[in-house]
Amino acid sequence: MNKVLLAALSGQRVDPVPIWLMRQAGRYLPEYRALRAKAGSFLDLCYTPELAIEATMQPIRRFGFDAAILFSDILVVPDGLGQKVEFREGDGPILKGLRSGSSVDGFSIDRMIEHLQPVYAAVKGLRRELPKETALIGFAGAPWTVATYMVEGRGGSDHAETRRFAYREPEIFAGLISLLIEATLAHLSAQIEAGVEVVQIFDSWAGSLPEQEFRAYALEPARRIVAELHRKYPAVRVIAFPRGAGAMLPVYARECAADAVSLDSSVPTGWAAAAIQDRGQCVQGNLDPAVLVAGGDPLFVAADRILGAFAHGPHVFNLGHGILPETPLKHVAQLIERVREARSA
Ligand code: 1CP
Repeated sequence: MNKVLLAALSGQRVDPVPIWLMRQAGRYLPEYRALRAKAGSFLDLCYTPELAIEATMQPIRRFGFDAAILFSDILVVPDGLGQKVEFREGDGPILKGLRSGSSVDGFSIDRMIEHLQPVYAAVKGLRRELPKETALIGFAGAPWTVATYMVEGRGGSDHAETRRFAYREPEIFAGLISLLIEATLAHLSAQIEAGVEVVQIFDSWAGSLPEQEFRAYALEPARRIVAELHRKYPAVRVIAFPRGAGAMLPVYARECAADAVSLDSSVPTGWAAAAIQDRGQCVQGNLDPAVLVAGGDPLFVAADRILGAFAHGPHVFNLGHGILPETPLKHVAQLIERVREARSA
């Protein structure tokens, strides 16, 4: 296998450790800001294959990461299903939130796949353009995380409205989660058929769920999505990112059975090495995005600690969450150099 990311995700210890960064395309890059200004709206950027290809390629050209992640967004799924999404400057995404008693009957997965054809066209173009050693990652939001935006109508941090909805109208909410499992599978399958080799499932808001709801709305949907992808596409590798899962992480890793688990920065590395990596499952992460902004000794110390903790098994170096827009380019270059120069024992 000549792509180091695929080797690590297949359970091999790879030296030097493969590296890519969540949200590596985006606002910290001056060339992205210029492209974004030219595109007009954020969704125009996502739905114009040449522009999405260019945004995906920018961090690869500048830094030579081991993987490219398709430039798109988790909210193209509700947008395609028929719940229109708008991105307002400075405000983040705005949707017309689902109200109590709303039905999901009007949403159509066929219409979504039709609407998202430009996304799949971008994947095809990327496979032609990427260097042969660079893996291509596709992605989707996990059902729970996408549901929080569909219910609240915007970004937020505690998702109380979505949890209230789930407690008060469990049947309607379960219907929404089922629809999102199917929509996620259809969207990831279409990306795979267009040429992505790896998919990441972002459950960015898994941390707002109590145990039983975590099992029902985060773990069980992930388990179903991973099982079906493995059945249909045995060569494709799946990374799951249950951000904030805390003490539920080992159960999640074992039961959802993704090829790799992406760890947020709060996860103790020694604990994750023992609970997840020692069982042969790859771990990804988990540098604090803020230390990459700070730079200097704290950055090198933190990166070395992570490399040391995960040196004995399969590991993909990454951040614990997306790169921050204020991150200096120089620090990104220094981090990559540090990871590539590290020699594990
Ligand atoms: O104005 C702009 O340029 C928009 C900023 C932006 C960007 C660059 C948004 C809006 N989305 C993206 C791209 C994006 N989003 C990628 C591209 C590939 C890459 O990683 O380089 C990916 C993987 C995402 C995934 C995404 N979108 C997540 C999951 C990962 C995470 O960070 O937790 C989430 C929660 C979103 C929703 C979203 N889209 C955009 C914003 C500002 C948000 C967050 C809204 C909130 O605060 O809740």
